Amino acid sequence: NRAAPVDENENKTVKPPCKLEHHLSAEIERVVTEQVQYARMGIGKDSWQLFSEEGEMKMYRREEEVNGLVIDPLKACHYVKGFSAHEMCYYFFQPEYRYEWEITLDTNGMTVIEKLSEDTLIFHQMHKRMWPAAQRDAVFWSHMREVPLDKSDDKNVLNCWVVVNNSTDIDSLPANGNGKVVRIYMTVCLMCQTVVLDPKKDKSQLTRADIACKITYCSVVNPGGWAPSAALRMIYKREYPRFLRKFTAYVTSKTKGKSIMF
Ligand code: H13
Repeated sequence: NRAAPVDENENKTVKPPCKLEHHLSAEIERVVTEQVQYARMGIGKDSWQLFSEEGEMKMYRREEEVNGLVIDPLKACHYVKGFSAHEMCYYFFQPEYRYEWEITLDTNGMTVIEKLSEDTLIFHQMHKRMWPAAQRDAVFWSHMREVPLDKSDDKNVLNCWVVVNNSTDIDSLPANGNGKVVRIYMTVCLMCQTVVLDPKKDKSQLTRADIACKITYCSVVNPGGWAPSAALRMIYKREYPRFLRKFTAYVTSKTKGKSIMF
């Protein structure tokens, strides 16, 4: 008897369809894996300090400084009924909606510098000046994907999506190029889980009344140049709750009456 024909792809770890690689692929894999792990840990037993609470929205920080510069890590948790994890991530990732919700952007402040793939973009953003800090700009890659469910997820979680934004350098836009605008460095992870409220229903029967989105938003900002610690903490305390409150209200209004994008 002759042996069955050998499938030469059989034992390869990456199964088709394979994603096209680009110069940031390896970094993105590493940062996304790390950020998802970190978001999944939740508030845990670490010493997070609750600094803002509005209904289901809770924001925590850890006060940290490096050479007198505030770099407080932030973790925010929220829970909103009526839209999916994919929808929340979609509106956060897609540039065409950015001006409709991002209130820290300067007029015409957002540029897509490069599209590396359908799920990965490089942005330049010019942010509004916030007194007493100098104006800030940022260059970052932004990547969106669905994340496989994990043993630690609740059994009513249907799926999980993430967007990670991470500062990067590009030659054509050097940091602090004009001496006035300071380059800010940020790592942001928006992880969302679709929660099914009625476990008896089949996925195809679910309406917006049957789903909720469990949101974890983590961020670490290095302000890039000196700014008074108390002023920066005041800005964060005001701007993060404003962002998450406004953005979730935006996703609610954008998705109302539309079929659910799972
Ligand atoms: O995450 C938010 N916005 C993203 C889409 O615009 C961009 C953000 C990012 C910016 C820069 C580098 C990497 C990622 O993810 C919402 C951000 C809310 C921020 C509130 C506080 C920031 C205040 C900064 C002021 C410094 C003086």
